Amino acid sequence: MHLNKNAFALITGASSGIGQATAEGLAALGKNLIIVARRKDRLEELHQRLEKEHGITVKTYSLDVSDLRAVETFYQDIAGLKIDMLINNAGLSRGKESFEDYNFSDWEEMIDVNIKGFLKIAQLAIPFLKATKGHIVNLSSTAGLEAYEGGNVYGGTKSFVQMISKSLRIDLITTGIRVTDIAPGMVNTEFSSVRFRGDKARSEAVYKGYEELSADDIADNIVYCVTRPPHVNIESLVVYPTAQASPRIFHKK
Ligand code: 8X3
Repeated sequence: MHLNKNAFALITGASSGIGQATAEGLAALGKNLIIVARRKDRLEELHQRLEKEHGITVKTYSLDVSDLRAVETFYQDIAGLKIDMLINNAGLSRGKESFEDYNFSDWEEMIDVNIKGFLKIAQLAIPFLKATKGHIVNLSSTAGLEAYEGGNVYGGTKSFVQMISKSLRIDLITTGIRVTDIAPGMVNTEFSSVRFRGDKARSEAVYKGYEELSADDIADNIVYCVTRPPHVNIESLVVYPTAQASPRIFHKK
């Protein structure tokens, strides 16, 4: 297992779900962390707990990645820190309507976070990662590989993430920076309650009748990718629950 304990892993969307589980997984290996999310209280709780449990250094930063000026300020504030991993995880889905019925502002919110925020976070991380020959892990989705009803723009933003992962592999080829794209299928996180704006029945139904993935399952894959030797780059992983064969095909009991 290869891991530099003197450098930080920067994780966006770290206050819950896959981001938090990845923070926990890396902390358990002794990795120092910069955890970023909008919800300050949850970050603070995680910060205290991980430092105490694992004796690592954790820095927290409350940030909405779609606020591009705030992202610039964030990177200015952390200038000088040694960072060798970016887990570019912040992202969301809003709504699941047919194209013609979609609320345009829901599309804009997804584009602002999943595309513009994602790009800004990635671009400004590169000077840090060049200095350490670091690793970028982008979180896309199986929704970026195949279309489904109402997935339209969400799926488009995730195809975008996959294309940028491939482009980064090409544009950064001389730098030693690795780039990995992780495309999860159904993972039980706050994803569905955010998508359905707190509609409990609708969001719980998404994970009923089969064994879905947990955030820990995906974090386990991320930790695997970032602890390979420096000459090994896992370009992409597509990870489904066993009972899901594609975004639309499930074996439910
Ligand atoms: C989450 C999986 O199929 O709900 O990205 O879009 S899906």
